Amino acid sequence: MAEKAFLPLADYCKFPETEMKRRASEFYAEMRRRRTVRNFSDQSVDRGIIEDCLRTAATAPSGANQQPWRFVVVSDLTVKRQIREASEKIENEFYSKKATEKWTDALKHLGTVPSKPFLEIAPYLIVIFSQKYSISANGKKSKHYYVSESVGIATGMLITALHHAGLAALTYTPVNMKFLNKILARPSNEKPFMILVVGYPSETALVPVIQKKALEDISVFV
Ligand code: IYR
Repeated sequence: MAEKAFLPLADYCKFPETEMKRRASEFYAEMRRRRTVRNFSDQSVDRGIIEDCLRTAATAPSGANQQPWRFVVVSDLTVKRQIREASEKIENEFYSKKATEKWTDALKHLGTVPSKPFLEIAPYLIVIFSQKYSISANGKKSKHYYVSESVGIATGMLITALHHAGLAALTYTPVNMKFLNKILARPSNEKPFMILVVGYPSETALVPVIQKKALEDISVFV
């Protein structure tokens, strides 16, 4: 366990209230432009941009600061093809057998289908793994706390950073993702959390007509 040590909160910035209001509303305006995209361009993306977005994700808070995440950045076409092939096998089964009628009904407005060309076309697949426990050099396991909360927060920050940088992303989760450990040679303490498909949208990208819930419907002030 690390020793207890504290420093003054030197990096905190307190803004005047007018500036805070402007910052909050400008950030909202930027974030409400974000859309999940399923039509990607094959245009390459500078690796440094992805690296900085990952650094942003890694600033996320986590249970006991255990940072129980691993981001596997896939750009190799052969590996992307393997992921596409394994995913489509699962999706074919999902759409033809596994999914309940309620589930496919809930998805209808998105127009999703078992074919997933974006897994091959997009320049990056960021495969996010959560670590339920760590394994030290001598093989000792130590449990991580609040793993899904922590990895969910880091993933949200990654999506925000990618959007802020000018990239599009898709949160993609086939119902069974165990194949990702095999393809990406990840150890057994790492569980696939999500595939984040990242790149530029294609010039002809279409997005479904959807609404976000109003503030009154998502919040209660007590
Ligand atoms: N994994 C499938 C189905 C799917 C499920 C949900 I929940 C979505 O928000 C979108 C799709 C697919 O990607 O087609």
